[in-house]
Amino acid sequence: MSAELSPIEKAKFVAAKRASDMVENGMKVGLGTGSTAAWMVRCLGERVRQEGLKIKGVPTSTRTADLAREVGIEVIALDEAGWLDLTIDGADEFDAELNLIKGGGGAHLQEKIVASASDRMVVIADPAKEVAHLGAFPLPVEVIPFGWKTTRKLVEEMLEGMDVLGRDVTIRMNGAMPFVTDEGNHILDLHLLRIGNPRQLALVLNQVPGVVENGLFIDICDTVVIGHGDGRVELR
Ligand code: ABF
Repeated sequence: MSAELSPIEKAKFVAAKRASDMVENGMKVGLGTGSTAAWMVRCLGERVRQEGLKIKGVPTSTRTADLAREVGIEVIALDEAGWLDLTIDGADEFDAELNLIKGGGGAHLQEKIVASASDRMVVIADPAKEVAHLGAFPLPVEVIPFGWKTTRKLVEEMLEGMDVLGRDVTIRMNGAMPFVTDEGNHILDLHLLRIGNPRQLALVLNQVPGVVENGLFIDICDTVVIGHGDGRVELR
């Protein structure tokens, strides 16, 4: 499966493969979204087909649900699963405390709900995702469509009092229209450059009316599996 991959795809693949080997028979598994998570779903599908691994997968997006079914993983809804043994997902950034920025793919709302309903969350990443301080990657914030421009203004005002370096807030677009998430919402991208206190920011952002969920994952991730282009894998 890993033949002829570019170094970056190889890095994603080996991280995904290592994490998918943590899945055991009978587990209920949260299935993340993004290109790294897609490798993990394919690896799990291979184990289902080749080893007869029996798992139930809870996808975090329609994209992942489609892929999981395609590769032969039984898909169930989170409310049917109740609680999950393990969630494996990608990230846009992680720091030394294993705090994350997620949502570059627009799925962080479902991803946060699924990861929070799991005994363990394992993040799979390439080395470029590791940062000393979160914030170079724009922080996604899901907002309801009603009054989103007002919500943006409220978020901008709130940022005045926060320990961040940048304060630009943009609406994510899909062509000429605002991007629409699986939940029918929009996404504001916060260009903060450096987040001094991610824990505080995560709490305060969710107090703004119109905000559904932000992409900061604090104290949710248990392990990061970092894949390298030469095939090495590190665990944090
Ligand atoms: C999801 O996919 C997101 O939360 C994150 O934004 C993104 C990472 O994608 P990739 O693995 O393609 O870099 O996990």
